[in-house]
Amino acid sequence: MPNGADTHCPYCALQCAMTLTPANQPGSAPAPAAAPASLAVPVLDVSGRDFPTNRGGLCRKGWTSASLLRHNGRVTEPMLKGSDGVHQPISWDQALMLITAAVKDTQKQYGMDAVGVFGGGGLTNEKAYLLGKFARLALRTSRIDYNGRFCMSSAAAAGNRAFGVDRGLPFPVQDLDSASVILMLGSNVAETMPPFVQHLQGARDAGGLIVVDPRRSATAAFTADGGGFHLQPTPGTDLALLLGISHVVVHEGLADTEYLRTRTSGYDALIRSLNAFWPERVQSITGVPATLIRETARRLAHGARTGGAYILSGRGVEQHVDGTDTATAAINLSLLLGLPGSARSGYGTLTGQGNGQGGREHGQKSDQLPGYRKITDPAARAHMAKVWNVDESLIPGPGLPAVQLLQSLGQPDGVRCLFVHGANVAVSAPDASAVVDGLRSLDFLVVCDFFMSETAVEADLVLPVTQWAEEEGTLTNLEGRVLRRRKALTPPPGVRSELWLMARLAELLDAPSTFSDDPETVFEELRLASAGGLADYSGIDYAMLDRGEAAYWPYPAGSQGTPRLFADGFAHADGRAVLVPVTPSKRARRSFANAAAPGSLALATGRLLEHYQSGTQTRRVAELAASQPEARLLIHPATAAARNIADGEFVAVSNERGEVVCRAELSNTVRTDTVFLPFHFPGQENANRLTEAATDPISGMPEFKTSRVWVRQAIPVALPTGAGLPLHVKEAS
Ligand SMILES: Nc1nc2c(c(=O)[nH]1)N[C@H]1C(S)=C(S)[C@@H](COP(=O)(O)OP(=O)(O)OC[C@H]3O[C@@H](n4cnc5c(=O)[nH]c(N)nc54)[C@H](O)[C@@H]3O)O[C@H]1N2
Ligand SMILES: Nc1nc2c(c(=O)[nH]1)N[C@H]1C(S)=C(S)[C@@H](COP(=O)(O)OP(=O)(O)OC[C@H]3O[C@@H](n4cnc5c(=O)[nH]c(N)nc54)[C@H](O)[C@@H]3O)O[C@H]1N2
Ligand code: SF4
Ligand SMILES: [Mo]
Repeated sequence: MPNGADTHCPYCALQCAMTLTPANQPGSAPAPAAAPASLAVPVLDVSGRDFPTNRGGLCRKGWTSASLLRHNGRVTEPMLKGSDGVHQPISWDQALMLITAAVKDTQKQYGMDAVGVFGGGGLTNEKAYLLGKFARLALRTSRIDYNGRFCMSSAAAAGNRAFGVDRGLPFPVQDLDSASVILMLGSNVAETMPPFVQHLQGARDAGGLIVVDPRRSATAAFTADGGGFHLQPTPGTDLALLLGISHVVVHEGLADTEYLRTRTSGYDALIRSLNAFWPERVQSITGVPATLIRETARRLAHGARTGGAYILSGRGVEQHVDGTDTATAAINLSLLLGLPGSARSGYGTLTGQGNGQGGREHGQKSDQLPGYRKITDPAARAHMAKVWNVDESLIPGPGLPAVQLLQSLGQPDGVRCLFVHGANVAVSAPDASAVVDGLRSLDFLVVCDFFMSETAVEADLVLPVTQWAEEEGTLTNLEGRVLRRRKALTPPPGVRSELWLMARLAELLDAPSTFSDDPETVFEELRLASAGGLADYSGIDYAMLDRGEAAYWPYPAGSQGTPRLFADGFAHADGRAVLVPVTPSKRARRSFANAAAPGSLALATGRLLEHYQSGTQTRRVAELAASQPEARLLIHPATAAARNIADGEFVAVSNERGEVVCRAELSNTVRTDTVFLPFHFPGQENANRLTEAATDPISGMPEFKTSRVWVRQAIPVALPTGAGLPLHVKEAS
């Protein structure tokens, strides 16, 4: 890598382009004068690179990402937990032997499905594809799912039923630049994808940026001065809000009737379903003034007719027990206005993880085979049996979605031996304390990671794997664009790639079919596997990606790829989009309006700019940890005063599942009935001690965004000395 490697950020789905150069080379930034003791000297410098998603910009996480490559907390040898609970290094040969024995013993005693796999949306396409194949053919289990179930599954389910296909943004991100109106539903890009904000600038300056968030997030604050506005609904009421906006569109004659007639089906049933959601009624459900509900509808319709209008959704509206229906309501609104597939307007969901898009296409989902094929579809099974050169009967059927998979750990007929690749479920899964109990009840837990994550700590065996800049591969960003991740650094000795691991284990387990450990060879197989599927990559190869060609799927061999979907039709057989009538379910209503809980508050959870997900990585970056060392509960001053809580004081946040202890931050950015916690911190600061493992009935997505909690003052008996350290508290008297 003499002149640096052109690659992309290890974190989110914006996949900002960056160049990695050896540190302290001529032209590179100087090393920090006093490198923190916990860090090795950075070996690579990061610079932003021009690319449509980021235009040279990076956020703080991107800038500091290379400091983890040689962090001294890195796991560099396989680590086996002894009977004393302490992990000790062992050789790779021993590790492979132990795993093989554990898999064989477990399956002999309890059946094939007693071995499970939990994957991640950060894995490259190659790793995600091979993991699905490894589970089905080497482990012969149906029990594979991944953390994308926590992230994208409701938006994906809604997209599939409305459009017949799920690609987060069905258009390139720069299309947003010229929009005059953008409705942002529960997405806080100003913190979760900072360089993305430049694509909102045009709409914001035109007075057309509208943000829906119960909290005055950084993105909501960005609407100010531009003439746009912030809608602040009661958490969990977005579905009603969207029905209200749709009601206005229909009743004020703002709908695009020609588009509805020629490009959609289901109009009559949809109209009937909207009848009961007139703006004043919706105001009483959501707290959003009827005038603003009408204004939102009118601005969107005006934008659709003139400068271009977009509706974008994020986790705030999707991570609910009615997330699929809420995303569907957003799609219905966009269809009423004629946005999807039109030249200057559209609808999209903002995919979250680095490979959140590609990771949901190639087979680590319990119901899925590569190319976004259904595992129950006989034609899909026959196709994959041919590519893998196995008998179709060898491919297991559908398994269990993530939450149910985790609930089955250690249970009779459940999973007893689990492989985790790229997820930290001990922190990030709903009802995390129950998940940790599940992990502890396993006969054998194998975790692949670069660090001792909270999940790795629970493992019998931790396997050290290569980090992003130490391996080749591809990712698919939030636009459905396939990108090359490049190797810039030799991994530390002792560290192995996950492709290598799967290939060796497949051999030891006598798997049928071949398992290559070479990324490009695996990608060539993925091309064949995806050919003819919805997410068809067959026309894409490493050479064209290395030349910087823009490759948007579907990209069948011989085509030019598809930057914009839906221009000529939707992916259903009749080419039409389906309007699916949806209304708030009793179950969802219960989750946000629990009237039988006096004194309780709605807990919303989400993200801070500085930390990524469960924080395994960013809590180890000195600069980021210094800036956000601990969880803080955002609470409205009036709500705090009623509980005698002062700014910076410790509070206990509790419900029937558990308790979080952290400092309070008084802020009028949250509603008086709502508190907000980030989920990046472990132990007593872990927000997921409070979330419920209730899931959306269609997508299996958990309810992360609204839980009922009680907040009270707490007095610490020992001060924390660092992020995530256990705090001991006693009750305030
Ligand atoms: N800094 C940072 N960036 C990230 C990540 C990270 O961990 N840290 N993770 C990446 C990933 S995987 C993802 S999925 C994306 C997520 O990106 P976002 O969707 O932007 O992130 P969140 O903070 O989870 O949620 C967005 C907003 O939803 C609001 N919200 C909560 N409840 C409700 C509700 O009931 N209705 C509405 N309308 N809004 C609600 C929250 O207040 C929050 O401001 O970010 C990606 N980028
Ligand atoms: N309360 C609450 N909980 C949430 C959310 C929320 O908004 N609120 N959001 C949910 C969402 S959207 C998501 S996406 C999940 C994410 O939550 P997690 O699945 O826990 O995500 P990460 O923290 O990114 O965990 C990835 C782990 O894998 C490691 N890792 C990174 N890359 C690789 C790799 O290539 N291979 C291997 N083997 N390991 C790797 C990292 O070091 C880290 O330990 O959290 C969910 N949990
Ligand atoms: S916005 Fe996302 S991809 Fe871009 S630098 Fe930040 S974390 Fe990386
Ligand atoms: Mo996510």
